[in-house]
Amino acid sequence: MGTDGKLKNHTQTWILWGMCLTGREVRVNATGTNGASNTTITIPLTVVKSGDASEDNRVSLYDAVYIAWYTIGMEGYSMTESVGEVSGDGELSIHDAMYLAKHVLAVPGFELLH
Ligand SMILES: [Ca+2]
Repeated sequence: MGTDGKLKNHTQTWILWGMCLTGREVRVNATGTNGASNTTITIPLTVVKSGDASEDNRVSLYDAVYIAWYTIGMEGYSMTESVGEVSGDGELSIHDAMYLAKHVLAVPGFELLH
């Protein structure tokens, strides 16, 4: 896996790229316009299936309920919002819980998890 990007600080532009080492972390190489380079930075990597709000590596009706509980602010339910935003409208809401439930139940028109 690779990724590229640019990061600016006060004095120069840094070119960033990363390489997945273990499946659990990405090592980042930051090279500045002055040629200075830093390869000592690693970033933890977590890969989660779209819709797997509970992060148990399965997408089920429980995840739809989990998203609903999270969106109403029920205590004890935390999640990465981009994982639960499955409808593709860019905003996590109860609509995503309903969309995911229809996906799990194989309702036509809900095949794709965004
Ligand atoms: Ca799950």
